[in-house]
Amino acid sequence: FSPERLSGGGTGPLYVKLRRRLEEAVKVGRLKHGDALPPERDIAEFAAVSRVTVRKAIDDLVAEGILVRRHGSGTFVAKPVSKVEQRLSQLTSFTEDMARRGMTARSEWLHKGIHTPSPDEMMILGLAADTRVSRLSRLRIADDQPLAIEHASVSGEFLPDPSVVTTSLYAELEKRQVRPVRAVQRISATNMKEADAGLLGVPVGAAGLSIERISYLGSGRAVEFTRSLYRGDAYDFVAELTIGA
Ligand code: 16G
Repeated sequence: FSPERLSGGGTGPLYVKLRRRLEEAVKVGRLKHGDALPPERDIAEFAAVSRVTVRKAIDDLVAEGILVRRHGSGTFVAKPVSKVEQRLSQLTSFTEDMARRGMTARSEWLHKGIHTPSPDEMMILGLAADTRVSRLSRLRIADDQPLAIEHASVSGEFLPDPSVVTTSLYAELEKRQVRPVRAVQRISATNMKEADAGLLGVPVGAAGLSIERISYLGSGRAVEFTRSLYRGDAYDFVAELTIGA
């Protein structure tokens, strides 16, 4: 993609013209979904405008969700996301959910470590102050599409070494015969803050679903306390309702 020189003709600020030019390039497929945008200085040179003008045009398109900035790797044309429909009545893992849809789940690790529990973790997981908790934070990706950010805390008793988890947390617990049989989940609406939006490739302020899950063993012991942030445009949660007795 190399925009031609922006002529002085027509009305309106230069950055608006450049923005329209870029939008048009995406619409007609000259810039394809997932393509990297050329560096700002090249666009400025081709279009014969200043870098400030280029930055403004790109900022607008990022805010609209047409382009996404990825820290350290540049600006890309956003991919349209395919929606995931998730049943709310089943206690399943992300890896299982995606496999069932024929998608490949993958994680980008943000943190993995063993810690002394925070007051919240002590209360929720029923831990004493001198115990340990494993914390696992990751970006959850399905078929190269980032869908959620997850921060899981697991009692150290059930997962003493978080580094063993490379793909599925639930599969790793299962290997240790730790089987959550019940979970309580809370879903609330939120708007994405800058850091999270950057990781998920959505504009700042985009709709998100904040989900907390506490899962329990048959004995009633809490195993996992997970806080996640799902892309609002990528998830539909579906529940079956039955009439009360
Ligand atoms: C799901 C769960 C999360 C659990 C994870 C395990 C929700 C909202 N959250 O993402 O609590 O830790 O699955 O997935 O559904 P894994 O076994 O693939 O690591």
